[in-house]
Amino acid sequence: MHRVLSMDATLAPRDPRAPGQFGHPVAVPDDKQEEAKSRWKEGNFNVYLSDLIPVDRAITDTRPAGCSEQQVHDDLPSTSIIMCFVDEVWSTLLRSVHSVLGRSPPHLVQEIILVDDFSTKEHLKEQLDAYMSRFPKVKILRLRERHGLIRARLAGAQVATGAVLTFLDSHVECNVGWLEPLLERVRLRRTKVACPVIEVISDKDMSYMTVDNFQRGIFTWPMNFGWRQIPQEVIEKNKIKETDIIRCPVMAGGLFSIEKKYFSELGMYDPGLDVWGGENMELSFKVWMCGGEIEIVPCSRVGHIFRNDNPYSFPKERVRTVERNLARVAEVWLDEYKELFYGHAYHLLLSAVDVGDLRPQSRLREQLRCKTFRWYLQNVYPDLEAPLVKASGLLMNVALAGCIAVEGTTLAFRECDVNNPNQKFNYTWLRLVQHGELCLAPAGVLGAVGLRRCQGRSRSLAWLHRSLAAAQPGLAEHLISEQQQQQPPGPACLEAAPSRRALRVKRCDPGNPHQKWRFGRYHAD
Ligand code: UD2
Ligand code: MN
Repeated sequence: MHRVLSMDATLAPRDPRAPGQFGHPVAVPDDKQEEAKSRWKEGNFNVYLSDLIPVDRAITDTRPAGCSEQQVHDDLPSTSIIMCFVDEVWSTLLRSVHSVLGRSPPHLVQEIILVDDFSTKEHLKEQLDAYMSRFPKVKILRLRERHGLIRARLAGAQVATGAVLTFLDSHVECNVGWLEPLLERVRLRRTKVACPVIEVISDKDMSYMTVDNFQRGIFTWPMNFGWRQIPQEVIEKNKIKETDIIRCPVMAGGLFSIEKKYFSELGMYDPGLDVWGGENMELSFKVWMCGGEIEIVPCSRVGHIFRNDNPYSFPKERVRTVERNLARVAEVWLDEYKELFYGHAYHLLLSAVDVGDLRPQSRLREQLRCKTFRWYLQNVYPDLEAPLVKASGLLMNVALAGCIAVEGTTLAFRECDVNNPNQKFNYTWLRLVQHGELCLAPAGVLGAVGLRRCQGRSRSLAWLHRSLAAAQPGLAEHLISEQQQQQPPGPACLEAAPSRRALRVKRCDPGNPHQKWRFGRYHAD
């Protein structure tokens, strides 16, 4: 083994006074404000400043203490670096490549594959070929049509010859000693997927900024990626050190090393995912559920320009593309938990978004004998709140303190009895009031209510309650039918008739306690 190499080469002696040197912030001179402003759109960051900064600038070594003394194996696998880009800014693309060449042990870099995802900008054609021709390791793969990030990465992986694939965005700066710790993890176990800490290159002043330690990649419903700090008491209790590996429920997506053969065994990315977004969820679930691990390696650090908006156009609208991808991931990987996804993105359920053919992915999941999403939640991401239903138990009327009961296939209103299974209902994420296969629903005539076979995508079976009903003043405790009402017009609510104790839907009335209902237990708001 040897101590991790801290190389930081430049082609020429560094000019310490160059703008942005050492990762310092740069200010736009007064007389250049207009120009800087007009060029922002080229990349949705300060392109003017980026062009002033040397392509091989130094940045501060932000690794936690102890990283530079760590030992790594002498026989680390070599890696292909795959960087996809579409219409990337010249100076940031070059800085990305230079940071790899200058701060990676050459024998570990098999090649750098730049995948041009059908860019339209002139500088990314012959000018780029000419510039890169001096670096024998840099290969440029030109796609003949727009593949989108996901399929562009697959195209890069296809031609890669290294034992490991390392994916990077095209506006990054790899920091000192970034590569060996990643490869060390993969060498330790081939099913480890290693991610660097992603630091921040400011979109405004191009300074290189470190980030808080102990961050995990997580998601919240409906599958929004985010960072979450490990709580201080957990750090103390487990004596977690700054240099310790952090296991992550999900990866950010852009920067990671994965063994090539393992990636291919996993079916790489689902090729049915379009353009951009959600592929990080797909790969993360797949890795964890099919025997691997996602890790953040604190001693590996890479800066990335985070931007407010994508600087390139989407073949289809961005939001729709991402949502469709996420729905596809939910359908393949989430099992019964996909109701939580749709419950938090209800419009997707209603629009019945076309996710394409899922069979190849389901088959893959079977072949790999992957574990269930329930297993993933219990073992990888136990702190995610994921109750399978929003509420459950008795469904009690506030005014009469009586409960709804299922008797055969009909409904009755009875004395509440917690031991009677026929009085148990679930209020589901799909907004159904459900007892087994049967769902509470307006029966269509004269405000009657009955039971129908549940069907998650049917709005006529759905009821709004609590947080969902809160938009309508005074109706939070009501059960508002989502069925389109003919008679009477306006929202209709479930009501237990005071006299005959019958159930019906009537025009919603905030003050009427016969329209207020309470489930035995609420699991989510
Ligand atoms: C994050 C990830 C990114 C990717 C993305 C989608 C990080 C730092 N970034 O958003 O890698 O996982 O989430 O889920 O984790 N590109 C193409 N073709 C396209 C679109 C993009 O080649 O059609 C390139 C683009 O030039 C860039 C990379 O793909 O180099 C990622 O795109 P981004 O930088 O717009 O994504 P980002 O960082 O907002
Ligand atoms: Mn990016």
